[in-house]
Amino acid sequence: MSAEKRVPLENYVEYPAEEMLRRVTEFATDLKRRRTIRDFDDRPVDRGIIEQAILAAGTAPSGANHQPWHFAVIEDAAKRKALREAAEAEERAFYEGKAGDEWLSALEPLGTDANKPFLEHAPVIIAVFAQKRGGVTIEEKKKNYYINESVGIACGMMLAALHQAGLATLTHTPNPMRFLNEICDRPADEKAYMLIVAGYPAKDATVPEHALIKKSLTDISSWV
Ligand code: IYR
Repeated sequence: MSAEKRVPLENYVEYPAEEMLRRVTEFATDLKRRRTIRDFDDRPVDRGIIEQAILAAGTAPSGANHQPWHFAVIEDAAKRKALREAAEAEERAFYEGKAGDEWLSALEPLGTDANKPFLEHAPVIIAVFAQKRGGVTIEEKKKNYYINESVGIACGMMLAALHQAGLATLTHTPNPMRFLNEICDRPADEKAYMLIVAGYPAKDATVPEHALIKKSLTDISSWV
């Protein structure tokens, strides 16, 4: 085992308290504009923007700093078609009964159904994989820890980064997602965790009113 080696903290910036409040309020206000959309324009997005969003996600904290994630950007038209077909087949089973009544009625205000045209036509599809084994370098195959927590944080940071860039997003979790390993050529010890769809909203894009309801500060927090 290599011994612990420490270096000085660099790049930390302390702001005066009022400036902190201004910055965090601005950030919260801007994040509040984020909407999940399902109607994407087919205009392409520069690869550099997506690469920076991936780098942002890759700064997430992770168990033992093993960074147990892989981001596969699915570009190929045939792969996109296969993805849509596999996901829609699973969604049809879900909407036709597998979900159960309680789940289906929770989804009613969103108006979702088994059709997922965006999987084929949105400009950016990122399949996020969680790695069971890895390490601080790509060669290592040690056990990973807190995989779901780590990859979940990375996905949140990616959504914030894409929003910051000015792109609209959608998180999609077809279940099960085994077919994604084959489409993305990922090994069996990786598990598809989430699809992140990104792009420009279609001109006539709408969002469900239901999605605008946000709980208040007192609803979601307590000081104990
Ligand atoms: N995966 C399905 C169903 C779905 C489930 C939840 I929970 C949502 O918040 C939205 C959709 C679909 O994508 O249609």
